[in-house]
Amino acid sequence: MTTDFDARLTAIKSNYEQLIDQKNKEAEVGNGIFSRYVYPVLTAAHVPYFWKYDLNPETNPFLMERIGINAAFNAGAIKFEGKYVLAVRVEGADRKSFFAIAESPNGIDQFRFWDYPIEMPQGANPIDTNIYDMRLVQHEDGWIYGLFCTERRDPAAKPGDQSSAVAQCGIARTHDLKTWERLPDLKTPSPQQRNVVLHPEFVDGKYAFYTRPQDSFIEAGSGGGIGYGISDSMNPAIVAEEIVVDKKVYHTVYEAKNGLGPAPIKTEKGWLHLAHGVRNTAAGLRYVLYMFMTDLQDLTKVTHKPNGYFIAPEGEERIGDVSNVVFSNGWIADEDGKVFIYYASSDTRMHVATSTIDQLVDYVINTPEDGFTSAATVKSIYKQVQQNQKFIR
Ligand code: M1P
Repeated sequence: MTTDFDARLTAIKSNYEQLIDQKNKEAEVGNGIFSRYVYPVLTAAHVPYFWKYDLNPETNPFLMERIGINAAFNAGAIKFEGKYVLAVRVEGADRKSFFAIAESPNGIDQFRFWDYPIEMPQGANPIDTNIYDMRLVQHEDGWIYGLFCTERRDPAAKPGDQSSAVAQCGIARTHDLKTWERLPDLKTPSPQQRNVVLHPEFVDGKYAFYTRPQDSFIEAGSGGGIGYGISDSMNPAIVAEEIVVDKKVYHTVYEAKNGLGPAPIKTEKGWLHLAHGVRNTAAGLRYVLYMFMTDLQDLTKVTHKPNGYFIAPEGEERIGDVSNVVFSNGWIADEDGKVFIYYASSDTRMHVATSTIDQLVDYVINTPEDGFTSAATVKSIYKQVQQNQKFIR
């Protein structure tokens, strides 16, 4: 006889497999720069049912969820053993984030989590309360590094203040994405760090980092901007000086704060960068993605920067736990020039957008720069319409 337990378990398993097997499809008519896809690539529902349910009818006769999962977002990305692999920020119902690997054969659908999440070792520092937003980098020294935010309660928090935290850059390395060696946290002159990224190549034999100096947990304050600094080693990694490469700018999409996304991609024309920019609105903070290019020799020199955003939240992307947010810390460039851009929406789910190196380089080099005034925007539209006269009628 089929019991309620059996029937529920069959339904849970079949819904899960259907979700994982769901084919994705390109959304119609993109903007020529990248293509969006109809379905998110990962959501909380993609997390294996056997993480959530005790499947033993004797200890869980009602087949209740014992461990709730709230969201799957802000994933690092890497091509690993021929698979498209994401190091996903999974957030439990208990508000704690951790990392779990999900892989896909094609980069756009069928992402399946490995059986266990990553057991990240603690470092010598105070234990992590929360860890999130891993950037995965295959460095030319042979290691795969994971740089992430480690958050701990601010020791200076006043009694009753249960929110203030100190964010720093945690570092771990691996060869197989399963066993991780924890290294000391990155040391920088900044009191808080988030959005730290390792450059994939040595620079004059040293390790290069992109940082995000900031004064407090939420506000970039007098700091901010995407910083750059070098360290003699990874163990320990110490950046003595941060040079701001891409700063916050008045009345732009990165006026309140910004931060680098994934590690840059090397092209013949320069290093392609994807970053997030934040501005304040009456509805709260709005996070968008933008791009820029730096010089192949001088990593601190921005050579091209299109105006405004590259990807902004659209449709269902606009709504979630932290609405009006897109955030990216992972992309994969294939040998054939195709680029898979993994971005999260509203701190809730993961999406993919695809493009090519050629398209992204064209976008970065040929999109008008920000003129910083309404008049400059109108001027660039005028110029384009005038040049288009012979094509429009
Ligand atoms: O909630 C939006 C994002 O906020 C933070 O980004 P930043 O440090 O630039 O403000 C991060 O906590 C990120 O995880 C989150 O998506």
